[in-house]
Amino acid sequence: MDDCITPALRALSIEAVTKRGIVLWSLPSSDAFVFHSVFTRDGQARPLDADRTIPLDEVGPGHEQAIRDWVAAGCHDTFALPACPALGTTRPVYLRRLPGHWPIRGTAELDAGPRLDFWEGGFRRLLIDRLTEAVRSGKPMTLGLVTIRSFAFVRDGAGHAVAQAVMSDLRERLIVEFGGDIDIGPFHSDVLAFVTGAADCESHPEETIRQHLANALGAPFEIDCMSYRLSANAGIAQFPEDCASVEDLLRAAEIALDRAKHSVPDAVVRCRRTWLEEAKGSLLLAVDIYSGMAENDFEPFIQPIVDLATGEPVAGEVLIRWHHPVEGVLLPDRFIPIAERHGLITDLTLNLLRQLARGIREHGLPPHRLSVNLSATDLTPGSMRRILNDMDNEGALPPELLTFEITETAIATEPEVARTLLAEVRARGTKIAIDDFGMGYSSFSSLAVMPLDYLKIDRCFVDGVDRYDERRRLVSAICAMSAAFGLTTVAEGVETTAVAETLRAIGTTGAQGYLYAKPMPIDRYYAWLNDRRRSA
Ligand code: G
Ligand code: G
Ligand code: MN
Repeated sequence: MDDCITPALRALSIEAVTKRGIVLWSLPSSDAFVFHSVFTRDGQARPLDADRTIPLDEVGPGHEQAIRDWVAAGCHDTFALPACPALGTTRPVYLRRLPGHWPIRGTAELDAGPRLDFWEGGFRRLLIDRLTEAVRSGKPMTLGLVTIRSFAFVRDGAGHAVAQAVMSDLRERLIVEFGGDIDIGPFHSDVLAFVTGAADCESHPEETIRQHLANALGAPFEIDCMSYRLSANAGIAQFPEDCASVEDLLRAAEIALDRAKHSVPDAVVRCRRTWLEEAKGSLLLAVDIYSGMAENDFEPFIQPIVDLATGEPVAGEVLIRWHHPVEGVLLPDRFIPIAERHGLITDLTLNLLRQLARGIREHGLPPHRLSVNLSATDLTPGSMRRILNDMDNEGALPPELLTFEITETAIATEPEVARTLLAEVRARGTKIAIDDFGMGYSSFSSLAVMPLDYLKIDRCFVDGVDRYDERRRLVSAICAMSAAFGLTTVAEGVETTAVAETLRAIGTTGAQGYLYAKPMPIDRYYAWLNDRRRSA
């Protein structure tokens, strides 16, 4: 996807995330902005306005001085540019200098500056130079990032000097392991970066590197009369196979390192081609979540929950849908994890509750409770305070109209905090249900002490409950246990009458699933309720 950007152009780039995608600009002189291309959602780089040059004084009042100041200060890593019609941005954007490129001042000027010590950032520049050179000459290579798993443990217990000595030792061991074919040095305080030729490990570089790493860590690190046995992880990316530019290689290796850290000790992960695109895609979605909330693009759908004994609807579950301006309707699985990762989930919960209140004002009060899904983050003191405060506002939903569905995992992290918060929620008249019961870290002790009303039995146990004896026994046991704690149960994902009949015989209280209805917009949900009432 770098194809339509020449290396020279790329070397001048500044990127910014905007509503249209990730835009590349450059500032070839301190007098003009050039608009180059935009990485659109389909991952393609497209020229934008044919490299339109915009003189700085046309960018807008106030902007010109801001940009000149930024340039004069040597272009810090990021720079917030206010919304600017000439550049096609309707909101402030953050410009980001691509690491390793100093287009404005020129390298000569930089080299004249103070030389940084190797362990204090100097190596990063050497690394970038080495990578840039290899990319320019088209020479295959592997970029790797290595971290010690218990680095923080050593640093906190023995101090920075010892931790740095460990990194320094590891560096020397790896130079030996690689037989000298390696440039290696500090990248972050706990990460070493290396560049090595790709020739001898082309097909499975991760296996070769894993072996070198295991050898290097085979002996303990002896520092200040202490002996440390340590393990490490590495993330790698290959040029030209995995990525075509310095910036992409660095990002790819970081992504791979992050995955490796969440894997087993000594794991080495190589970046897959799709990961960079995915990372870019989720960043764009995260940015879009903000504007989506402002533009009311999130809509609450409702799916009925019926009483298994009578077949009557007794509640509804609110399931969020996103009318994305480009991608169409998105389901929560696509964006809830992203909203969680970017700290946007409580904003989204508040937005959903407000949309729901608005829908209900428009269409009238529902005949029964509606349950709203909360994320683990919503169940922390700060977030729950925001949610409860919002519910005190004029026009908010009455708390006794709601149930909150939370997962076992959300409770398990800090059970005591969760218990206090749930008790407060419940005292206001809102009910509490455990969602996806049986799929998280189930703690039976929490069932006894948490203020709860019902459990929702996960779809994977419900599906086939009429055909598989072990599922039937499992669901029976969950229902019996719930009853013992005074809780009722709702089965999720009921698709056939045979399943519903089995559940009824077992003693499950309620059911939800396509057998009754799919999630629907509020007006259709009310119409569905009316139709049933009329035909009854
Ligand atoms: O409809 P379905 O694809 O709608 O929902 C998938 C998952 O997304 C479910 O597990 C549900 O709990 C979750 N989910 C749906 N809506 C919301 C919401 O508003 N907030 C949170 N946190 N999760 C939701
Ligand atoms: O929050 P929770 O995981 O309970 O969300 C319910 C999820 O299950 C939503 O994604 C909803 O669209 C989906 N769903 C609801 N009923 C059925 C069903 O009968 N079958 C299947 N496969 N999915 C269902
Ligand atoms: Mn749910």
